[in-house]
Amino acid sequence: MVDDVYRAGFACFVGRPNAGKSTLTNAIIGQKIAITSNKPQTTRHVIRGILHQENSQLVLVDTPGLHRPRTLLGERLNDLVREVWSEVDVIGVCFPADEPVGRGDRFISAEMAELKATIIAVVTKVDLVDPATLAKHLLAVSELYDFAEIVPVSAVSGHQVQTLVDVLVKHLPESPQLYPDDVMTDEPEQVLIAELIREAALEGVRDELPHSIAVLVEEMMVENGVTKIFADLYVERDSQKSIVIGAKGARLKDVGSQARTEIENLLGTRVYLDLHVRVAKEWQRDPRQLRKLGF
Ligand SMILES: Nc1nc2c(ncn2[C@@H]2O[C@H](COP(=O)(O)OP(=O)(O)OP(=O)(O)O)[C@@H](O)[C@H]2O)c(=O)[nH]1
Ligand SMILES: [Mg+2]
Repeated sequence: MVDDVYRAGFACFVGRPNAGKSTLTNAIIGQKIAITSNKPQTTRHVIRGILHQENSQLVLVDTPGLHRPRTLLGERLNDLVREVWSEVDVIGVCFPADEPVGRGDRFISAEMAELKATIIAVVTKVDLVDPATLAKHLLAVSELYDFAEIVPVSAVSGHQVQTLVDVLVKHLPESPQLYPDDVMTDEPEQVLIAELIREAALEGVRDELPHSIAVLVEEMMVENGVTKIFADLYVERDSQKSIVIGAKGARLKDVGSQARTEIENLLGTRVYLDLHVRVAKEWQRDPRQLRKLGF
């Protein structure tokens, strides 16, 4: 039977860091609204993407990976995630198919019991495993919690992405449209831009450095059709500053030009990017600096 009621509401993806939540969010929305990387704890904001279909509007909330916090920033991010849980209609708990179900997954699943939302399981990155491994994984996931549904997907190949959308929408309430037709995200432009710069800066850095990088857009103006952007890239120590800048500034230059291309795609204008590296000592543990950086 065709479901001819209009449904609109909120769904969120949760899961441990690196599970593929943001990549899946972008695949569903059809535009890059969340940055992604192979480093755990990439997402630091709650990002809303809106998918408009004929009979539905799905507001998809991408959240930071839930983890054992080691800094004040980590605690803030976990709090944010739990806040979102109480506000959404459907929660998709993400389990990467290429990693065994672990303690973090059990911990997150156990926390779902108290919530009013419909809880589904999403097995991500299925392109990385063979059918036998996937079958075993699906079984392990099904034993974790009484999920309303279990959907295997690949954001990279697109396999089952529409099926997942249909499942999420099915569990949304009947409701009038929540956002105007042409809105893809409610993230402010300056935040999206700062994130694209951070994504470029994450490329090729290792160990603790990815966590130490933060970006703030200080000023933006349009002059003769060129968007001029002045942004600060923060790290926590002088030694990190030299790494980010690189020999004769080569690394920073690469980061700048990669970010500029992405920002030009986003804005559809030419972009001039002025990027400064600054040290904010131990900002991840400092309430004042966290506030300044938007946390
Ligand atoms: N092969 C494959 N790789 C994927 C897929 N989805 C995500 N990845 C990769 O997995 C890594 C993590 O993806 P993200 O989307 O940043 O993961 P996340 O869950 O948002 O991570 P946090 O924001 O740190 O919690 C990236 O290197 C992605 O390219 C997929 O369907 N297939
Ligand atoms: Mg993410």
